[in-house]
Amino acid sequence: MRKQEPGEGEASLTDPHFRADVLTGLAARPRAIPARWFYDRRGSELFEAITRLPEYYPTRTETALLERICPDLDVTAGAAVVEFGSGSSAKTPILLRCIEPAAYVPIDISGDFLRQSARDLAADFPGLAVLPVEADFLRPVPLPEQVAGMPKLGFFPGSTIGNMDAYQAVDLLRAMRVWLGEGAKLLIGMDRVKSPDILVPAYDDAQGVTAAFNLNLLDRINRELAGSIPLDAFRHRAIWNDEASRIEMHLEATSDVAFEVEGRPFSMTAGETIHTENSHKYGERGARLMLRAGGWTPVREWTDPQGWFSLILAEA
Ligand code: AVJ
Repeated sequence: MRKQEPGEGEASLTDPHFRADVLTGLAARPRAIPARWFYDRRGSELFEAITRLPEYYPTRTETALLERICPDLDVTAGAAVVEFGSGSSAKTPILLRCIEPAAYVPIDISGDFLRQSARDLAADFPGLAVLPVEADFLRPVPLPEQVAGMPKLGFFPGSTIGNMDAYQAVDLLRAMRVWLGEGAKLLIGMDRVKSPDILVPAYDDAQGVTAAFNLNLLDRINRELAGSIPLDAFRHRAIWNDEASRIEMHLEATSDVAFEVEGRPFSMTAGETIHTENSHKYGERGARLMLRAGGWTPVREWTDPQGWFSLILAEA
């Protein structure tokens, strides 16, 4: 049976995990919905727009860094590059050009977006086996048979790991180690701790693109879970939590508000929030410690001249 694409046909199928996370998250105190649900088609497009914002430094900093250090990555010929959460694959061509792997396995939760970027990539790299896998990379994924005997390079750019709490991040790193196998390498991007004067605008831009990205989650709930949430009763908030070393995104009720989701009633008073994302920022030692806890030995590390973002190469 073929899975229905988002935006295809009249109504999209309700993802039972999305439903459970939203209903549980809205009933919890504090209210919180996992950040991975941002990425429906519209959310993926908005995130793409975020990466081009003047205030959002991570993407352009990491891209320039990858260009610079890619020749230093000595990966065996005939390798398979396995990319986790490759919504856009914007950095991927840089890596593929210098590694020249035999296969590329992009893993992403947003199926149609994934297939579109996989097609574009396959056209640009004619000799390369592009083998997309639609999955939530937090749950175990069997890799395509074709890559079984190949040396593996895991690629986890964008500081996506920053969305996770330390224990979840360690679980994910351990899962990656199991999937990629003994002797595999991992190239991971991690955003560094820096001044809140840089961090906060990166998550609360002047054009309001990040606000639209955050609010799209409510729109998605209304569309996919028969919600009646009034979007104009919420506003985007980005906060630096120094204690936890993270940017937090919230949706704050601007007035008392009552709504339904899947027939269940919810209410919030003005000023209450739904916590929608954590984006952890790492110090040098913390980053390495987390990798080791996840079963990976850091072997090299690179950073941009300002020390804003780091790429770490680790070995299983
Ligand atoms: C895709 C998780 C790396 O945390 O910077 C960007 C997501 N959220 N702006 C990040 C995001 C708001 C992004 N990651």
